[in-house]
Amino acid sequence: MAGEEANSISILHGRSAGSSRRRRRSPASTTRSRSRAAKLAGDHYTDLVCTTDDGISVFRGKKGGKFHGEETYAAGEGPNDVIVGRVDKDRKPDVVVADYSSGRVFLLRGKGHGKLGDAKPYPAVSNSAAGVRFIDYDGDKHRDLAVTDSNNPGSVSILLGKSHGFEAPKSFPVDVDPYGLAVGRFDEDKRQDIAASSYDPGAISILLSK
Ligand SMILES: [Ca+2]
Ligand SMILES: [Ca+2]
Ligand SMILES: [Ca+2]
Repeated sequence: MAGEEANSISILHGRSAGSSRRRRRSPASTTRSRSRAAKLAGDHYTDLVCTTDDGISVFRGKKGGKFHGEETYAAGEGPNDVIVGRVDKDRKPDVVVADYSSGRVFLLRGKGHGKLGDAKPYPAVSNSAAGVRFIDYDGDKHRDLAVTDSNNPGSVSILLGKSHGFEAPKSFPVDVDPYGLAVGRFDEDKRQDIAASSYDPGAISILLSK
């Protein structure tokens, strides 16, 4: 769980009895709005990737539901979302950050053993990049990015993935203030589509791939 007020990571341990939990905290020092569980290090343990005030933190998992110390990476001026996945063919998971403050996305390529390279910025996709998800928008098997521009009027930007990284964004208008994103196949073709949810007026916009 990412706690904005407590500036901490709280781990709720599931137990076999089902209902009871133990709670532990790891040391932390920053605001965290999003966290993702993912296997970055290539071992048996699930790791945590969290946004910070100016980038991300990685907590590599270890035995017993514990974590190694925090490793921080700079990425933007106010990250709002983070995703983990393979954007290239090297089998090392990579990290993409949506930076709300600059409206850019940042790619941090995996270097193995849970380590990441420096954040590579991509051109501004919007004024305020609120959410980011992987999608294969054009069906070419390369992972693309869908990014919400949380403004009025708002848009969803698509950055097509290629072997070298991502191409320049293309923007598609959607309802006011899109924030969250979901990716799925909403019509009868085999291409992935996008649902963008809004704070105001509470609408959901569907963007079908073509
Ligand atoms: Ca990679
Ligand atoms: Ca693609
Ligand atoms: Ca579709």
